[in-house]
Amino acid sequence: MADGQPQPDCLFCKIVAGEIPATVVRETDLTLAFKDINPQAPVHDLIVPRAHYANAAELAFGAPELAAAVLLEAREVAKTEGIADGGYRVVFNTDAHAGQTVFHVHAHVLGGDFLAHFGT
Ligand code: DGP
Repeated sequence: MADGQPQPDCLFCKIVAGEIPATVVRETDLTLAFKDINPQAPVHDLIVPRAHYANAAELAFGAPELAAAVLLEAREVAKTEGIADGGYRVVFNTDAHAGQTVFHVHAHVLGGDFLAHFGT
C-alpha cells in the first residue's frame, strides 16, 4: 500500500526534490505548485503533495488530510494567479483511461478564460 515515500523514477518526486527545474507558483510544507509544461489554458498550474501517492484515489485513502491540503491549496493558487474571482477548474486525471501520464497525484488548476472549449 502507498505510504508516501519518494519513488526513484518519479518525475514529480524529482521536481519536489529540486532535481528537475520547474516554475514554482507556491509552496507549502506539504505541497508544491508549479506551471504545467504544456498549458491547456491561460493559467494552467499543477499542485502536487510532496509525498508520493500515485493518484487521487490512493491519496484520499492513504492520507485524507493531505488530500484536503491539496484542495485547499487550489484556492490559494487561484488567488495567487488572479483567477479566483472569475472561476477556475480543478482536475485530477485518475489512471490511464482518464489520460493520467504522470503517476504522482497532481491537481490541474486551469483558468483565465471561459474553459468550455479546453480539453483537460
Ligand atoms: P496528467 O495527464 O494528468 O498526468 O498530466 C500530467 C501533466 O504534467 C501534463 O499536463 C504535462 C505536465 N508535465 C509533464 N512533464 C512535465 C515537466 O517536466 N514539468 C512540468 N512543469 N510539467 C510537466
